Amino acid sequence: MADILQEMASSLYGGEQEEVARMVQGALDQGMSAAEILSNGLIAGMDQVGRDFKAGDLFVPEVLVAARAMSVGMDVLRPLLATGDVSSAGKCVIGTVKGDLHDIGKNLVKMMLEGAGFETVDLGTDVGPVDFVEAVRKHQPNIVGLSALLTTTMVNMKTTIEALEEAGLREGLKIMVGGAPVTGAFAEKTGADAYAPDAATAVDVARDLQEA
Ligand code: B1M
Repeated sequence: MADILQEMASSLYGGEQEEVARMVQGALDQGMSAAEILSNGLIAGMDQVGRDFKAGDLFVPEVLVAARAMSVGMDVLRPLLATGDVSSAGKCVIGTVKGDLHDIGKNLVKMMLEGAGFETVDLGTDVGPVDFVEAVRKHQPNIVGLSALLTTTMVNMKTTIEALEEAGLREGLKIMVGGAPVTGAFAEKTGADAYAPDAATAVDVARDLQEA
């Protein structure tokens, strides 16, 4: 039984979309639960991708290809996940802050979070503080993720966090920031709870925030 999950993880790592979809269906047909397939097949494969990306053994294109295979596998599982067979690892509203149109890194973070079982709500790019406030009211996430790639827009992380505070939404909400110009020291000044330098670390940080 476990063999198919190992093969699934390794096909996902290689970005083999059709193989992953076929194996997910095969595992379901064998009677495995969606939770087992998600945790021990898809997420296990994506965790390995994250570890190797962090170690510098994989690069952005390979991670994107693996994330797409994850997404194809998730498509097969989604109807079962929606019925409540699997509980989400947490919910994250994510976006690139106001004035900033860069979204490749943010998308990668989003895909890695999804790969780790998080539910995500992607607000896209150039997202103003008011839009984050509205999204938090509407979607009630545990985590808000802010991305910025420009030194001129990273300051909007602070204004977004202030807007969440002013709206009375900050309590119990964890905020993670990241993006090329962002540092741990800058993150502290914004009032964020955590900083992640890359997409793989973002998953570890999100898991830690969930447990905090
Ligand atoms: Co722009 N750009 N760009 N650009 N661009 C940079 C960022 C720049 C460093 C290039 C340079 O000058 N060397 C520079 C910023 C300089 C600065 O601020 N100090 C720059 C500039 C100046 C600009 C414009 C102003 C150029 C102009 O028009 N004169 C303009 C601004 C537009 C705007 O946003 N308002 C602009 C436009 C663009 C394009 C539209 C052409 C395009 C974006 C396309 C897109 O994203 N859809 C673009 C690109 C592609 C880049 C570079 C080349 C690549 C960025 C990227 O995607 N990296 C970039 C130079 C560079 O970085 N080499 C550059 C790959 C990506 C995977 O990495 O986004 O860092 P990154 O994400 C990482 C981590 O940072 C982290 O995890 C990711 C994966 O490991 N991370 C998070 C990111 N978000 C996170 C959130 C988290 C946690 C971790 O928690 C929530």
